[in-house]
Amino acid sequence: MSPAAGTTRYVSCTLCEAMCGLEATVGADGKVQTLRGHEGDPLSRGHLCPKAFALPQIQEDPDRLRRPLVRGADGELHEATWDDAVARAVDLIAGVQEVHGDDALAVYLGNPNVHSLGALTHHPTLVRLLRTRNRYSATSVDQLPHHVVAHALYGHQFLLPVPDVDRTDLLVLVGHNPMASNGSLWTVPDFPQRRRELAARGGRLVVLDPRRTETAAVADEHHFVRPGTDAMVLLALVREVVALGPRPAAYVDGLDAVREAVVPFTPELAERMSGMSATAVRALARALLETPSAAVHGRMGVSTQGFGVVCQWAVQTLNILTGNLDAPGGTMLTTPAVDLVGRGILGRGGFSRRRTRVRGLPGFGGELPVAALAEEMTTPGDGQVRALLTIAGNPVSSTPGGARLDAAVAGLDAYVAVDMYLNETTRHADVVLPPTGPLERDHYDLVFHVLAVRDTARFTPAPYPKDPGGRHDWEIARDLGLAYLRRRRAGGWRERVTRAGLEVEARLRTSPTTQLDALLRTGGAGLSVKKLRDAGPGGLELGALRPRLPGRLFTDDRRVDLAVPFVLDDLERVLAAASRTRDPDTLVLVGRRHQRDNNSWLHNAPVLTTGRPRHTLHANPDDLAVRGIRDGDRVRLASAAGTVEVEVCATEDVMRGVVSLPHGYGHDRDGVRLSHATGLPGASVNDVTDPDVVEAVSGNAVLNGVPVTIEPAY
Ligand SMILES: Nc1nc2c(c(=O)[nH]1)N[C@H]1C(S)=C(S)[C@@H](COP(=O)(O)OP(=O)(O)OC[C@H]3O[C@@H](n4cnc5c(=O)[nH]c(N)nc54)[C@H](O)[C@@H]3O)O[C@H]1N2
Ligand SMILES: Nc1nc2c(c(=O)[nH]1)N[C@H]1C(S)=C(S)[C@@H](COP(=O)(O)OP(=O)(O)OC[C@H]3O[C@@H](n4cnc5c(=O)[nH]c(N)nc54)[C@H](O)[C@@H]3O)O[C@H]1N2
Ligand code: SF4
Ligand SMILES: [Mo]
Repeated sequence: MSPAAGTTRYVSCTLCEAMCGLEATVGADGKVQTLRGHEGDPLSRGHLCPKAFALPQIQEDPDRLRRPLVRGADGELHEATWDDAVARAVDLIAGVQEVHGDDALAVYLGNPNVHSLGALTHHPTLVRLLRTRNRYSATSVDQLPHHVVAHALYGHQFLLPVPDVDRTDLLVLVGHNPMASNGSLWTVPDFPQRRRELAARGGRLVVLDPRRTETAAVADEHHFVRPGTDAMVLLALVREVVALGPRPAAYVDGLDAVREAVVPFTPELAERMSGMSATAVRALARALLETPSAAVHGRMGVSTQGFGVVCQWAVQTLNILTGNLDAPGGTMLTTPAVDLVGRGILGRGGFSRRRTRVRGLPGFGGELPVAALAEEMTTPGDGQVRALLTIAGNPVSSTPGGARLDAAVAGLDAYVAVDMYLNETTRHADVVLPPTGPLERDHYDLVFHVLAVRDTARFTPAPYPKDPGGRHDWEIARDLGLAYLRRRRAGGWRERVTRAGLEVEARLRTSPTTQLDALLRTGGAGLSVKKLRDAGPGGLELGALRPRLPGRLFTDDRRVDLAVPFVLDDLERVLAAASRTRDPDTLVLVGRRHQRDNNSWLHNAPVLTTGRPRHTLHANPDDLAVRGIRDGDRVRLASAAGTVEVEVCATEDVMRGVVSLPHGYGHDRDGVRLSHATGLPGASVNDVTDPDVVEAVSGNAVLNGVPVTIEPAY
């Protein structure tokens, strides 16, 4: 059918960080007829990826929950009214807290929260109201080391420079695969085209990854790096840059301490540990200094691994010492229309004195590492977690030690989930509160405008009317929050929170769009929701990234001190790892993402689940041959933490000694296939990743570089 047959609606895709602007035509039956990238969008320029087609699927999905579910006396979930379900949810949560203390409730905020305006305006308010220190989120299975390093160097956890991809001459990606993931902590829609433009202006792309990824395949140079050894490579690069003649800005301190600290990290050591040749390390260091502009970006592969903090520090230090931080074509900070950082709406972050009760893992930015969640539930004593609230999350599938967490969640006194699907975690809930879908709500991207390769501001009104019987995430937060306040006040909470409570009530009652409007109006640029609407579906183009330093620094002295004590201390651990010999029988496990997977959900979307199975274990043919395993065999993949059975796929695209399994699968738990996953079952890699091994500085999960063995499964 031609696009002219329907009415045109504009959509901001919320399924990944690329924030693409889409154009849909909708027929008389209300269904999307065509969907394409909006050519006029100043940021995404017409791009879209296959995942976008899941958006209309979510809208119409018969599997999607549209009314609340409450567990009855029969042990089963039954539909209930919103009033009854909210009342039951608050009864359960507050009931546990009143008996066992506020910390007996744990909250997990999952990934889609950062992609939803209403979640961002309302969930922090709700969570603060619940007054528990047991706050967890996807941050500690993802980018926590980035925040730790940004706070230490720049004074604010969200001062995260992004590669200025449209002007750079040399882009170095470490443990990052934007050809499949579309970029991360770097909103870079249409990476494939931007990569072509880089080539057309004579620029180069270098990739360091233990797999020959989709991005490595289009790179000028790809170096296999043994998982978990990047720290040695990055520190060797720092060492070489320091020796060749560093060019830090005038506001940078600590060079002498860095020079001394990196002495042991020679390119030869890097080669021995990582497999990347010393010659290549030296050449890359020289190129970083001598190319007119260069940007190094490291993501999941160098964040969710044993030396995540050292790696992220070394990445920043390389950009700083080569004079590329804050320079066009280097790594730059944004100037967003809603400046969450500058206006203090997002906290500066920092380590807190609060640690996890059982293992003593550090708290950062008001949250605790999620790798500790299961033990906090199962270890008796004061402060034991007995109730759970998850919002847009599936920690049983998404966090290490999934099987252990699965059992722990099943044993809780109370569990409330805000989610539109039953997943491996929410299936255990006593109450499920399902929000409206992504096409039923207004959108402005509060988070990813802060991380984008151009400054733009796009507001998209809800492309579809809201389901009249449905509630938005923010309305669920409002209703839970108000009912919770009533209940706790009735229980004698009054004297502690009356004044704060009134403010909280007002905030909970104010819609996200109204809150956004206030943020825009008070932002100094004279913007408003109306002005953004009037600007058209692509929003406002505010231009290329501009230098912001040192004015943007949040450090007390407005300077950057490279000599971060906890980083320099941790170099001992890197050296110790370099002195251990490797057991030739042990393989190391890494993850991967596919263009048509989206973390742990949407495995019921037909547009995303056709084709060859994607959840196979990729392994190098030589590693299989020595074990008598053939392509297509089923194997037992085992770590210190657990075992799964998977099918292997032999491929030269992973280096020897490495196997790779994507996360977000394993939908056949207890033989039950859930509504969000009618397509591909697979096994959950997080039944193998080990919650007992975390990154030493931050407590971030180690999802890459997990020692494993494989053997035939017959
Ligand atoms: N081994 C391994 N594990 C990993 C990773 C890895 O690379 N390897 N990656 C990690 C990373 S980076 C992340 S971010 C996490 C993600 O893991 P989670 O934080 O668990 O997030 P998702 O898997 O995206 O789960 C999303 C859930 O939110 C629901 N949902 C979707 N949209 C909305 C909404 O608007 N409102 C509400 N209330 N619910 C919604 C979906 O139905 C789904 O059930 O996984 C991590 N886990
Ligand atoms: N299609 C799709 N896109 C997504 C998502 C999705 O699920 N599907 N999820 C979104 C989310 S939440 C995030 S956080 C981003 C993540 O985006 P990416 O950072 O691109 O994520 P990954 O592909 O998991 O990991 C990057 C690479 O790290 C490599 N790696 C593993 N261990 C090491 C190591 O020790 N050293 C080095 N150098 N490399 C290593 C892996 O081989 C992999 O190629 O993607 C987002 N975009
Ligand atoms: S790259 Fe794909 S999933 Fe990401 S925002 Fe664009 S269309 Fe959506
Ligand atoms: Mo993520």
